[in-house]
Amino acid sequence: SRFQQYLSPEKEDELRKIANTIVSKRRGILAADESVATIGKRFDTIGLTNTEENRRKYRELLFSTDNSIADSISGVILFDETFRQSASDGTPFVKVLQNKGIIPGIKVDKGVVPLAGTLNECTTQGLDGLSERCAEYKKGGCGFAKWRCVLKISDHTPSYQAMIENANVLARYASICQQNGLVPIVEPEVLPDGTHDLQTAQRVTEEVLAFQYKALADHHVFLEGTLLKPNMVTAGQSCTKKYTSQDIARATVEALNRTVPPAVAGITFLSGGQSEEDATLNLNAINQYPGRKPWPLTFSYGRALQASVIKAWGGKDANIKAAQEELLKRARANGAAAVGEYQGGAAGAAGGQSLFVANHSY
Ligand code: 5MM
Repeated sequence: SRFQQYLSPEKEDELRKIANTIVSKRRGILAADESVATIGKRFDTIGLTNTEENRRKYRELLFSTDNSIADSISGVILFDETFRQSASDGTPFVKVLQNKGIIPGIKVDKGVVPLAGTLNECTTQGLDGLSERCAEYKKGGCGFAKWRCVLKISDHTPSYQAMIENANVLARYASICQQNGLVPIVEPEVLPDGTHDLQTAQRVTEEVLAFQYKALADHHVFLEGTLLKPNMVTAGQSCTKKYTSQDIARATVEALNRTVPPAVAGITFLSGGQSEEDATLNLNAINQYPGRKPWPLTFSYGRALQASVIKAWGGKDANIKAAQEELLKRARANGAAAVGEYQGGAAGAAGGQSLFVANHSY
């Protein structure tokens, strides 16, 4: 038949199980996959030099947080360097996470690059040798992968060219991951830069996701074994009109309902430069929104889980415990928001502070 079975039923079951575990009740993802340059920018804020040992120490701080962290964190996304590092007692980080009941994941893209022929738009590279790398990560204990693409809102973007290219490269990545037993997190991020209103952000997000699910269908990707990591639908960073969490929730759930098949295992939002507290309140409002929601809606936050942690740590050993407390606090707050039960008031050292980074496309 021309309708091939692209994955064995056993492989499909394995992918489905991993994906469902990641989005199981009250749990979400810690995105700790900052590349060397990006973590350097975070360290700059506390005046810490960006050495391999400091990166290792910081990741050890995160991963050696009390075991109860696993009540709220189901998966951690690693950068390749971190995947190969160990805690100071010699235990590989992958093992440290597994021992806690947390699934290690891995960023497999090789970064955002300019897309020639567009007005300053981008694509993401890293397909060469991807299958071999995925096989190594799977063997080394990873259960899922992440690849991030970025799309920009302006008067003339995102263009057809950028939407079709980014959707297709994410679909190719997803297909290669699944062949190697890794659940692909598909991340087509519509950046928050701009003066546009909420309605514009919603229309663009809907268009981008429509391109995305057409491409995943074209590549025969097994949707039950995938996760989507989208932006929440928020107005542009420089929009003068202000919106409530309820406005954001309605726009976000409407956009997802119109474009994401119910077969998809779950939605794990990025925080996109929102303050820690806003990212939690908006996730909570999304889960409280009374409309139809056929998938679990949870978090996969980088900045919104780590800003207070880095601030409390300040690069000093004496502050490690206090920093881990901040991580626990944020993780628990977001775990509650993932079931619409966040009561507010968990703001940490960086609670209300905007984490916006202009043109976050590195
Ligand atoms: C952790 O940040 C990731 C950054 O990766 P690069 O170093 O390659 O830029 C990023 O992909 C992140 O996982 C998502 O954007 C979500 O992070 P935020 O901070 O938006 O929640």
